[in-house]
Amino acid sequence: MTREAAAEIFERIALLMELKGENPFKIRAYKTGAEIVESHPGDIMQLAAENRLGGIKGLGEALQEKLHEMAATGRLDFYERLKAEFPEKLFELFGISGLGPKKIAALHRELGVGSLEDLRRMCENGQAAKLSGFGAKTVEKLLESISFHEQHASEFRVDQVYALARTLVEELRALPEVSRAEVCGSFRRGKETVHDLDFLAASKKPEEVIAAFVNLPQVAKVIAQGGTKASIHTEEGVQCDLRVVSGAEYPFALVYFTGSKEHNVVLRQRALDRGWSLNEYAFSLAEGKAGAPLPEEIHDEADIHRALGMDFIEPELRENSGEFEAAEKGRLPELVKLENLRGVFHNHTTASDGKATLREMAEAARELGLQYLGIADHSKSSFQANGLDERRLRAQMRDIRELNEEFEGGFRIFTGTEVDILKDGSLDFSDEVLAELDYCVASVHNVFNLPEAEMTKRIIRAIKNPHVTMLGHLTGRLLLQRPSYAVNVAAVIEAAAETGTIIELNASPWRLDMDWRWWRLAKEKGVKCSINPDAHSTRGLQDVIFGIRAARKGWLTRGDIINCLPLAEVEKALRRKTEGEAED
Ligand code: DGT
Ligand code: CA
Ligand code: CA
Ligand code: ZN
Repeated sequence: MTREAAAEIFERIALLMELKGENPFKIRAYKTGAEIVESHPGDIMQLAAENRLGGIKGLGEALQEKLHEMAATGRLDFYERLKAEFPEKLFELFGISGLGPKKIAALHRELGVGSLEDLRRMCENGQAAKLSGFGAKTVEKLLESISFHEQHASEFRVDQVYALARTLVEELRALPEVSRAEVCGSFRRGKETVHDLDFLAASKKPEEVIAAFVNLPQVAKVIAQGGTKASIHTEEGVQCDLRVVSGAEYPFALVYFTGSKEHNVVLRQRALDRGWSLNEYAFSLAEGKAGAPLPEEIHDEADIHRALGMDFIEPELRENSGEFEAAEKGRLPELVKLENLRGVFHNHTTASDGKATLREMAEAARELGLQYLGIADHSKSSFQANGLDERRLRAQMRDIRELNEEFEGGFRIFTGTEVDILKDGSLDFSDEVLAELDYCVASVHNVFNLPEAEMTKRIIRAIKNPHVTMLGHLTGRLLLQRPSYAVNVAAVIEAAAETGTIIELNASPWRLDMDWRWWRLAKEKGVKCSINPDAHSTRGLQDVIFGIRAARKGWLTRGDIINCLPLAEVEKALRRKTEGEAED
């Protein structure tokens, strides 16, 4: 069992116990347990398997035993029994924003609501509005939330399938009959959410590969099985398709199954223009067309692109949005890579709502090979996240200064804040306080329901402040859970360009905000990007990998990204805005 699955089970236990109205301390213990399992820096499942969880702070004996059982058996009897007391589809309700355990408990108890469908019915027939704590407005919001949810019902965030995709492809590659294998589809194209995972393998013995695939431990259910293809579902309900082809067909199949469909249509047309037809297996002479002789020696995708008169097009760019023209003219960007990152801004510590201390965060960043770490804990208006007031912020600045002296120039922590953008666009700290920091991220964390013009004005007012170095999670969306608030993104980009404000690419897989679709415009206007993990634990720092995927999908190069700059240069880039202002 993965740590994510184990943490999820602890979280679900906490939710079910809350529904049963159990002791809040016990509930708290499971919530904390879930956080510990998720953020523990070592291989906690390995420790659990070996029954060596003793030293981990905050993990009591009861939870240690449960974790041991999950690691050893892949299930938890206590959870199975608890779950059996409730309707199977009850968990659908927990994904609805605006619906906490208390409301779910009331709906379940009073109206027998046990699924999303039940909830919709009770909202529509007026029953839900009669419950205490529910009004017409709550119900209206719930209905909006339900329909958003239903629109995205069959999608997964990339972090939900990331480990699975990696593991399955490694397992395929490890089969002796398989020469090459890859994850294709939207996952390979770096999409922020996917419907399913598409695997491709090259082999001379497809039946054996298929047989091995459907017997992998992750397979919960076989949906379809044939001589060269199979579809399975995992325990979490992720569909995985596998196609097996010959080595000669592999490059063609890789192009085809990577997609996108829109990209493939144009690619096939380009082949037709040369008198060739292109499918998932080969080039062949198009019927009734006198064309050039068929290209030979196709060993990889780049050979196919070259045969069609283009440079190699990276998978992330295959959306039919200008990649063909650029590839033809040799003008494709050299996309940023994980190794290009030199540091990370926008990270939280235990001072606000993070799980790791300042020192632990710094050490983890150094371990990752980074040269600098930007701290940006919440500001005082974010009281639910234990935001810092001026006094605590200044104390943190002193702590950072002391730590930096220990590092003796080899590594640096930048002082910062994630300052709340208040309803009118003013900031939660005075200019005087902000001026003492190395940098400042400004974000919207409340009052999401403003009309578009007002929200846009609010954000633009904030970024006009010379002390705001960067704008945090521009649209506030939570993928598959909460849509963006109403905001004119193009106008914000324009204002960021005018004021020299950096825009964050929040790398949390829940956010990936600003969305990849906007980065080409931003780049064109000269706006710089910062790939910010928004880490709330040491493990959270590794979310940069999701930010890199999104940045690549947005055509960004290392030159567009401020935290690809080495330590010696990044400081100047952070000061650009205030110093530019002073010169004027
Ligand atoms: P999704 O919805 O997240 O699974 O997105 P994809 O792109 O992974 O879509 P999927 O799984 O339906 O198909 C994988 C790839 O296979 C797709 O990107 C392109 C290729 N493909 C599938 N069906 C067709 C088709 O009808 N026409 C073309 N040209 N390509 C297809
Ligand atoms: Ca797919
Ligand atoms: Ca598929
Ligand atoms: Zn934030």
